[in-house]
Amino acid sequence: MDSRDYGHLNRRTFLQVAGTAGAAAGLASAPGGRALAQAAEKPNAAEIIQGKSPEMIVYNAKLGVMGTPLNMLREHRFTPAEILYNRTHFPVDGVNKWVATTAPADRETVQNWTILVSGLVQRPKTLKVADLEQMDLVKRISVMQCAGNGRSYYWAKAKTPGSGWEHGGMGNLSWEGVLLKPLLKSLDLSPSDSVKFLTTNGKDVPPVKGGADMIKSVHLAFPQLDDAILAVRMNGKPIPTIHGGPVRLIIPGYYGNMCVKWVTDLMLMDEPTPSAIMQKTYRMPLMQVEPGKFTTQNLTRENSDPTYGFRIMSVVFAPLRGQTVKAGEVELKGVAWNDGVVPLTQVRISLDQGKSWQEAEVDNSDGPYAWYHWQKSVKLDPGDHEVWVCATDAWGRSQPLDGLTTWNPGGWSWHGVDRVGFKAA
Ligand SMILES: Nc1nc2c(c(=O)[nH]1)N[C@H]1C(S)=C(S)[C@@H](COP(=O)(O)O)O[C@H]1N2
Ligand SMILES: [Mo]
Repeated sequence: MDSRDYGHLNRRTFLQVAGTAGAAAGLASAPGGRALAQAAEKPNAAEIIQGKSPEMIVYNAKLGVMGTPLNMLREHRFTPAEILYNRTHFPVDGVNKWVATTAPADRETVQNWTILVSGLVQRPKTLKVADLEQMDLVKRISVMQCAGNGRSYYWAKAKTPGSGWEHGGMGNLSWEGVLLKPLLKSLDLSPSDSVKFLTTNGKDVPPVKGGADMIKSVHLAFPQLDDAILAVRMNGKPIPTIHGGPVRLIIPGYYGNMCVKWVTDLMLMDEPTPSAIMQKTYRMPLMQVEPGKFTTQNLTRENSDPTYGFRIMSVVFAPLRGQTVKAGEVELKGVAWNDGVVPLTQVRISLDQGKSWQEAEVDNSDGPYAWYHWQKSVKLDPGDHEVWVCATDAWGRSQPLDGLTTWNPGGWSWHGVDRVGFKAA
């Protein structure tokens, strides 16, 4: 297999290996036995967030960060709440414990939930979620994806902080809510001419007083903002609490960190928030940078962009990495997506490490921001194989053959050509 294949152990494989080693050597006396025992005692996802599948890959039990195994992700057109990845920035116990469930908010919570709309406006207003629910709801089908999705593949070059996501930090969701821009207009806020940014805050709070809050700003001129909604429903039901219920900002085609959950404040501003989460983390340098020489501390507003729209991407769903399939006719399958501004035009696959490419069939997607499913039937001899997949859109944007060229100290926005090694027998 190509040494550049980015596959590596997932948590379950690790636990199996750890379990075997521990049992054979006797956990306490085994070298590294303590670490292995701790790994084996990690709570499963269902114990951390009520209603999650215990099969989820847990990256951080305290923060409830978990990803979806690809074999489960590929089973659904819309990713169900039980297996949708989760990312929260603060511990899901203590003050924020109320978020740790897939159940929707109860009636009382919904009745009492208000959003303050303020900033550089003459007339700040208060919105009630209960009123939003009665307004005209529009549907937006969009990929939800952490900007850290695929981060672990960068680690082939150099380790970065953050969870070691493979491709399970994403899902395809149907959201319903009230269109943001017309809503803001209808409130008659009388905003200042200098307003350029929308700053959104959620109800979750840092566990230590004065800690960096999860507060985000987005420039209102980006095309996806015309499709942004204050969402109250996910996959046809009230939004599960852990995923932002009762009300969440959904900017379709935008990385998850811009889609603030549990919205309490919308502020119309002339500048983005100075919060660290906006100015230091979740930013991509605009040039190629060397590990060690360039760190997140070197990121400035001038030399980097916030992680806003998705970079064009494709993923192989079948075969799975390391799987053995029957030789002969093999159906290669997967998904592709971009930031939704222009359509995807082509998905190509290669079975010879990029020397030659074949066009895959691409299905119509459920709208500009949703996954496009692709497939390609190929004849394969017994032996080791590797499939590469690469998507292109109408602006000619495509994926780097070597995703490591966009290595960055935050490990953000991986969008390299997916390379999946498997066996035919
Ligand atoms: N209020 C709030 N909103 C948030 C976050 C958070 O910690 N607090 N995390 C963000 C990040 S980084 C991501 S990737 C998505 C994750 O959404 P999900 O957990 O519903 O999949 O929520 C975003 N919105
Ligand atoms: Mo994220």
